Amino acid sequence: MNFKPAVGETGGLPGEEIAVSSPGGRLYIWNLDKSNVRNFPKDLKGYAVTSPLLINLDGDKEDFNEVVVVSKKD
Ligand SMILES: [Ca+2]
Ligand SMILES: [Ca+2]
Repeated sequence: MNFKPAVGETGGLPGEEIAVSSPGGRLYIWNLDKSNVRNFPKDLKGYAVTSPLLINLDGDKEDFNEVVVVSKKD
């Protein structure tokens, strides 16, 4: 499976963040300076089956995106 990075504003530091899911079951989000976003990477409790999607699910006025990724456990 080919995992693609997602780029978007998730809050935190100024500038966009980069989100990547790994088949090993981790979700990474990096700031533009390559540091980890606070509380990441996260263990997905399974293996990722999709690339991350950045979308403003809660419609906050800052337009910060939430991160959606699907993982699966055998
Ligand atoms: Ca940011
Ligand atoms: Ca939001």
